[in-house]
Amino acid sequence: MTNNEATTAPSRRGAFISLEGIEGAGKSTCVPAIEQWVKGRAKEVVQTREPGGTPLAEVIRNLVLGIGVDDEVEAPTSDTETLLMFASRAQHLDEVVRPALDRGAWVICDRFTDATLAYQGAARGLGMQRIFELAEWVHGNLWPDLTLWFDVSVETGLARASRRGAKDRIEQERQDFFSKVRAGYLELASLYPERVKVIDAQRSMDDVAVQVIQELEAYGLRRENV
Ligand code: Z5A
Repeated sequence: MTNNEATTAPSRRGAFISLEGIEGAGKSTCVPAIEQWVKGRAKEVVQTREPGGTPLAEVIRNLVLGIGVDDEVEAPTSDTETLLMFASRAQHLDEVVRPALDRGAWVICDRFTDATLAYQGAARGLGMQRIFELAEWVHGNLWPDLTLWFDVSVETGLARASRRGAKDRIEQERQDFFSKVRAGYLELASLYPERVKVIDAQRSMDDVAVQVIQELEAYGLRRENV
């Protein structure tokens, strides 16, 4: 299996932090706290997301999530869905992520390739190896330096998400789909414990924020010592 621990010396470029989790895990809720912590340490912070993050990648996002797409247009197959995620990612990496890291910025990215591994690789059944092959093509050894996986039970995640309005195409999947997504993330956390840190997102928002900051502090120390 591909080694997806970051290999570029972090001190020579900015930091790449990704946020992951099933629907309703609480990633977006924590972004302001993360941004505030990073702002105290970095000369520039770039907050972005996938799929999306550039005008073209946002168009691809809408296409793959079925937002603003006519009802008579068929849903993408699993392969098409996967390739659209990577098409969005390729654009986002070239236009936003790599230039930002080269400038020394810290990039906070709401989802990255771990989401493709969990959603398309594990839950859609394409298999992790296929996703690693595409990842190798699109971003080689550029992986996040730190990934915060907001782990929450499927029941809790879906209950939280249901408080919001209309659901996109992937959000409409059934409970067993999200159980497979969560199992995929669990596998990634056990494969890459140095990079993927598990946040107990079942707890209160305040407790979650405390653990997130602890992980950021620990990452900051590791980075200083490289
Ligand atoms: N996707 C994919 O399939 N393959 C890929 O490669 C990529 C993505 C990159 C879009 O992602 C979809 O694309 C996503 C995966 C797929 N589909 N799904 N599912 P997105 O990031 O735009 O959508 P999302 O991840 O589903 O966002 P989300 O549901 O908003 O999740 P969240 O950001 O983790 O949740 P939140 O908005 O912070 O919180 C949800 C609610 O819970 C909100 O009302 C909060 O106030 C509340 N909340 C948050 N934390 C707590 C705590 N601790 N206690 C109580 N209530 C809380």
